[in-house]
Formats: sequence, structure tokens, C-alpha cells
Amino acid sequence: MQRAAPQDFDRVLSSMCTEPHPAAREAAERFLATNPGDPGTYEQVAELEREAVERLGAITGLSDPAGYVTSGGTEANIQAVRVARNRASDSTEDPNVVAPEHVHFSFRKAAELLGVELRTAPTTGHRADVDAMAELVDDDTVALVGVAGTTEYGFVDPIPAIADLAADAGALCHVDAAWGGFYLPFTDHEWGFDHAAVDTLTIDPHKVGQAAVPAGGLLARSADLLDELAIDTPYLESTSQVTLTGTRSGAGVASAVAAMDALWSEGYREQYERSMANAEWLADQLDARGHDVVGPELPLVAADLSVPMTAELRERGWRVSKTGAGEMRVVCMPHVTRSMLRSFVADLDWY
Ligand code: 0PR
Repeated sequence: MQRAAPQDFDRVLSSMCTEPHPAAREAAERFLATNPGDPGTYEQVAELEREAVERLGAITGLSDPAGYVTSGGTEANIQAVRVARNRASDSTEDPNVVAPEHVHFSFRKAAELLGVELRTAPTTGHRADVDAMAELVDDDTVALVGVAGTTEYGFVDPIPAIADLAADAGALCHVDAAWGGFYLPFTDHEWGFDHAAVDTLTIDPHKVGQAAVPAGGLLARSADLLDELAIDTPYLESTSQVTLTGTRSGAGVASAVAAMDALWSEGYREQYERSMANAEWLADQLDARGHDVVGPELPLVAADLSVPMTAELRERGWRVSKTGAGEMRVVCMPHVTRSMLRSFVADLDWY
């Protein structure tokens, strides 16, 4: 079996993807040519997809979950907005979605594609400000969004308060835990279906879940929410489809199940503890050097570095990214080890 060259991820501090678990890699290869979009023909992978959804339900606190394995967080978020829009189609012709300003840009794609207005509220301390969100809610609001593990800072929004606001408005509550979802079960954060009246949730096996790309996840509290997405498929054995794409990756589905079988829950817990300790170590190192550090709340560190970093560090092979405010951002994914961070800090000291 061919192995990925370990150096592929050796200096990558910017990505939300990671080296797949060996069992996930192997499963992906076995199911490369299967299509869960045609469950009548590819029964085995269709059964695996049901198992994937069951396991994602266990991770997010939902028994009897509805959902499917998407191409990623973008598709899951687009579909969640579509569920909310379609569900309210009788009550509004001018639907809007209210979200904190740090929502992932996939919601902008959703809004544009679906003819929904995206209203974004200012945040306080990198966290959703529920009062500011409330000011944007009106009779045409079809969904409120909270992020559990923001893309830029890894912070967790107050999901129970956002869910309450959604319930009061008669709107759906969607949680975007695309990145944070496989770290959060080992924290005290209230983020999942068991903590609040969450209706739909994004959680991506191909990020912290250590599955192969593409494997995102959309979960819904009940099957009738997904029915809002059903399109008739007259010539397939199955009669309707709720997914956005048609042919889909059986590799993603099979690898998601293999990764979750191997790692849920102890393996993910150990990974969370290792990654969080690494993030805290890095934050301390940067703080000791006089930088302003944001976080870590989950294993993601942002810091205000005055060195003109990106180009020089890139030349030395490092891949780091910046927040919108220009801070350096290091995502402590499973492939990011303490020794990697030690050599990164040593290279920073060089400037
Ligand atoms: N929701 C959140 C909170 C995310 O952080 C992301 C991706 C998405 C949704 C969308 O997920 P997909 O990219 O699976 O559709 N956030 C990263 C970003 O946009 C994605 C990423 C992943 C970037 C790997 C770089 C990379 O190498 O920054």
C-alpha cells in the first residue's frame, strides 16, 4: 500500500485538513469507485453512510440522527440554509439568515445561491453577541447560525442562547461545528444537540475527524427537516435524493466510518488533549516573546506578530495563514506535533 510522504504535512500550520488515519486511508482506497448517490446499486457504501450518520449523531449528542456525508462543510452549510428557506417558503418571500460576522464564507455562497439575505451581527471578544443578533431578527428570519469552533480563532459561540433566540423567532438553529466538532465532545462547551434546541449541524470528518477528503457531515434533528431537500429521481431505484451533488465519494464515506471506528471516542480524546496542550505551549511561547495572543479556546492560536512573517516563513517551508485582522494563525491539527512547533518557534526567533 502506498503511504503519503510524511513530509507532506511536516510544516503545515495553516490547514484544517490533516493526514488521514491509516484505517481511513485504506478504506478510502477500497471504496474509490463506489457512489453513495446511487444506494440501489452501491448498497454496501449506502449502509456505511447510515453508519457514518449514526456515529456522527453519537459525537454530537443526537440519537436517531438524520443526515448524510457531504462533500465538506460548505455543502453542509448550504444545505442547512436551504432546509430553513424551504421550510419557511409559505410564510416568507424574502427570507433572511442571521449569523455572527465571523461565519465561514460558505454562508455567503449559500445566500447568493438560494436568494436568502445573510445578515451578520458584530461580535464581542471574537464570540457571537446574541443581543446584536437579536436586533437583526424579524418575521422573515428563517435560521440563526452559531459557530462551534470559528475558522479564524477557534472560539465557540453561545449556542444555547442562539438556539433560544431561534426558537422565539420560529426559525431554525444551525450550528457550524465543521472544524470544532471532533474536539468539542472533550470540552465543557455547550454546543451539540444534547445541549440546546439545535435543528441542523455541520461536522466534518475530513477535518479533525481524520477521514480522507471529501467527507463532510450534515446532521438534522429529525428526518422531516431533510425532506425539505427531497428531489424526485425517477430513473434511479431510490425515488428521491436530498443531497446537493449527485455522484458522491464512496471513499469519503467509507473512510469517515473507518476513522470514527478507530478513534471514537478515546482516540479523539487523546488527540484533543495533545493538540490542546500543543496550542497552549505555543501560546505561552509567543506570549513570552511579547506578542498579543488570542486563544486558544480550541487548538488554534492567533497572535499579533510584527515580523513580516508570511513570505520569509514560507521560504523556509512553513505554511501559516493570517486572520482577517492580519494576525498569524496556527491551526493545531493532529499532524502538528510539539517538535514541529519547537522548530517553528526557533525559526521565528531567527528574525
Ligand atoms: N465551516 C467552518 C467553521 C470552516 O472552518 C470551514 C472551512 C467550512 C465551514 C467549510 O468547509 P469545507 O472547506 O470543507 O467546505 N475552513 C477552512 C477555511 O476556509 C477550510 C480549509 C481547509 C482551508 C483546509 C485551508 C485548508 O488547507 O479556511
